[in-house]
Amino acid sequence: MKKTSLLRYGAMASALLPVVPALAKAKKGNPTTNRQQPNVIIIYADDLGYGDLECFGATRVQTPNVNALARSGIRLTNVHAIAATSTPSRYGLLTGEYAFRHPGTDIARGNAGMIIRPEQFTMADAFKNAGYATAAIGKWHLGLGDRDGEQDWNAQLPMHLGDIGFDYHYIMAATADRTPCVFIEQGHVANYDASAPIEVSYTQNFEGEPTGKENPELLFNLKASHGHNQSIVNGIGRIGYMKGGGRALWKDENIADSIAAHALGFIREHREEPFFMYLATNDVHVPRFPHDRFRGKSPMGLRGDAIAQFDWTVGQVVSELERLGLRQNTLIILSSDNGPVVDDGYADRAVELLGDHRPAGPYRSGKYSTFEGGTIVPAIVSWPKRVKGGQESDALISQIDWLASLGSLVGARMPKGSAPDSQNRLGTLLGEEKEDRPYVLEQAANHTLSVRTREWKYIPPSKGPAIISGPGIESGYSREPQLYDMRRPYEQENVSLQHPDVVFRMQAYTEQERNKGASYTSPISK
Ligand code: NG6
Ligand code: CA
Repeated sequence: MKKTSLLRYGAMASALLPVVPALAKAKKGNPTTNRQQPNVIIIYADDLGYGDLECFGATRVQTPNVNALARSGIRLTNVHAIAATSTPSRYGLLTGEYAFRHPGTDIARGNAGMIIRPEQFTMADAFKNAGYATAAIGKWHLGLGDRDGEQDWNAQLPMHLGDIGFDYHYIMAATADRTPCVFIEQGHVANYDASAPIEVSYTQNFEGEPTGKENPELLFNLKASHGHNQSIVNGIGRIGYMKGGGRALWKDENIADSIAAHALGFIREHREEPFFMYLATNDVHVPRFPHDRFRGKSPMGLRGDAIAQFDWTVGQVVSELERLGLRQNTLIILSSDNGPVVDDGYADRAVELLGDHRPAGPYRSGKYSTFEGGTIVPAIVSWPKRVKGGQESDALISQIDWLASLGSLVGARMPKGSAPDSQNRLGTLLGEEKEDRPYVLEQAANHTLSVRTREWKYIPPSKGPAIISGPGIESGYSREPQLYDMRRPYEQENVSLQHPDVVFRMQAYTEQERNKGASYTSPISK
């Protein structure tokens, strides 16, 4: 790990010569100037839909802390995640490169090797180069270690987030429904229990270990509705097999507490210097198993209670910043990695208890889908020192632009070829401009690349079932080209035949992006 880090920063230093003196100065301290740089926190929810927050129209769940955050800043109503599932979405967010350019960015297994490689420039690098302390806390889902399936979970991982710009990490390798069910801190299993060595496999079970499939009687906390029938941890069936872990194994009901505690710890530790924190909550991904304190907070059962728990996490962060006198100059961006899903594989009664709650708000479908519900997400920007409260903006924005925008905010120098798809749209992000991105790209689970402008949504033809079995979600996949007039949010009437000119223009956008891919060499393919 050391070696990689040294090489990495060695290489980076030469690519970034003009910035090095400034960085050195910042490190040695010029606390006054330096401290004026805002702290930046991205609170990134998992599978939280456009309609899941009270301040975005939800009535069957209370989200007072998120509502207050929205009141203190801007509610952004036209923000798009890069993809309709987690790994490609997060890949794009953290590298500023569309996932479709980079093989191996589909939903990652818990034993995937690092998908973002040390040679790549990341959002964390941008902050680090500007003198920030950087951290990733919570859900990762972008691989760990240098090679797929070859991690030794009992030792220091040879490659981890320290190699891609994060000074500190406390993360779940993938998702709560995937093994290994342990937190990783600084490249090592947190709270490691030497008496219970960890083994992980995505191909076969370990002898004598129970599985959800063979031992359903052991699923005392949650049963599966589909999938999730491999190893059992904490009475919940998972995807993937694992053995061992002992006291390092998480208890699902404590995950939000652990994540919040580490986030607050990082804030406290870095109160004297600018910091960047990528705080990726486990909520509201499955298995939804919030702490007892949140049980019954919503009539929607575990999914609603997980939203309440997410809201609590937001409240914890905001009050800690206030307590430390850091709130005014901290930019908080809250959003989600993809659209919502109700039944994502556990019998948590989410469908049954949904009532008239519309997780994707007025938009059609949800997670995985080509329809808007797959990628349009709630978003809030709050920075009391610079951004006036009580605003709303419906400017079209993609999360792909956050890297270049935040990089420009903190004066990071972006090495040539880095973040190739990220545009500096800081003004729009901060509500100072209302300029739309000309178009945004949205990647569905089957890799369909839809194009969205303010007025239109184009979904190219693709193969696949009309309904994604399991979640029962409308995929939007069709062998016909689809064009929707987005002045009516619910994509209902395909008007592609009436507007061939628009279809042509939208196709040209994707074509242009794909061609750009052909001439651009991703650092990884060197
Ligand atoms: C699916 C899982 C789903 C969820 C998703 C990834 C099954 C049946 N479904 O394969 O539960 O884990 O992957 O979600 O296993 S994401 O938000 O992390 O992309
Ligand atoms: Ca997700």
